[in-house]
Amino acid sequence: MLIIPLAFMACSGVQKPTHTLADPSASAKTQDLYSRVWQLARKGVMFGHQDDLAYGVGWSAPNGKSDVFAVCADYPAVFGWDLGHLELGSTHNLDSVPFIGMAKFAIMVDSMGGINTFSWHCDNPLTGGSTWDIGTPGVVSSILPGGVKHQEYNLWLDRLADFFSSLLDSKGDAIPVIFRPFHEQSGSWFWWGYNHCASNEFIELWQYTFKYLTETKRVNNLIYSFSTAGIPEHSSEFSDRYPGDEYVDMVGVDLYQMPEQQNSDFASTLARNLNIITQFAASRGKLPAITEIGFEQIPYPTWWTEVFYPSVKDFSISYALFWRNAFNRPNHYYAPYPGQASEEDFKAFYSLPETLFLKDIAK
Ligand code: BMA
Repeated sequence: MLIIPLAFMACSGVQKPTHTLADPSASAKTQDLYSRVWQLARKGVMFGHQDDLAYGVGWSAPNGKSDVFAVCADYPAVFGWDLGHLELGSTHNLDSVPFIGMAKFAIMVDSMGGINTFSWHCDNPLTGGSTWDIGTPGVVSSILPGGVKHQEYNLWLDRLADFFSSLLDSKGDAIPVIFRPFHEQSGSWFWWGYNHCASNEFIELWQYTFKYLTETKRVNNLIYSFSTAGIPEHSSEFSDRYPGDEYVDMVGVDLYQMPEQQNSDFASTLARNLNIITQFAASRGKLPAITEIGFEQIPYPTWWTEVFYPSVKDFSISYALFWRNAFNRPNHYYAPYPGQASEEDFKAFYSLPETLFLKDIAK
């Protein structure tokens, strides 16, 4: 791990955070979590897993079950969730997770000392199609102020605000969570993607969303994460849609190993991406993360210690969120489960002092 500057400095005997959140009204608990994540990034990389408690390979509707726990007797440090379809008023998200259960899990994670991050695969507000419906131009402009779907977008944000505000700890304080909307904006597979809106429209959408949640709805328990898709070779540019330092707390990249991709190629691609992301984050005073990652089915038994870990170990990255272990989509999994080919290697990966799981951070 490279050493990054201290997250705290002494000032008249009082510990003051040097990294303040973009939301000027962020709650004390949210600021505390942000400072804590900065500190943890100096110790190692936190392991994260999407929908870890909600389902896994061959099971769903659990009782504290987890594929990761079944392998290493510890939970991830970071838990990913997705809000897709909350905007519609649905009871379940696009991957069949009930929102009531998701809220309970998130509160439980917080009480155990873990960290929650939320993405949002929201439907297409103009066509009513899915998040991947990219056939119709002008979707982003339709929800900005003056657009035909603007009021509907406000309703969507009202529903998100209600959900975030319902995440209360035992004292009645809203638990802080990482919010990662409009992810992979540099790709063009979502309606907010690169070829479907201009940079200024994307930035306006982000800033509008930030202001509506923080100011209009007074949702002040969010840490805002801006995440790009994998950065193409020969390009050091990923930031033309960066919404601005006043609107962002974390910057990250989503990167997957493709089925036909050699380990060595993925390892060098990951290291190149992390070099760009960590340098950009450092120049802005933001916290870097691997906001999504994985190799579907983890076909190489020693992938964890021989491919993933060597590629990240020299970077000060706060966390790496591995994607979901689907219960209803065969072979769609990114973390091991008992009997999976990489199980033993994952245990070795777990034992490395610089890989952080729940027990490591819940002190
Ligand atoms: C994708 C896949 C889909 C899922 C979506 C949102 O990468 O896992 O099956 O619906 O993420 O979670």
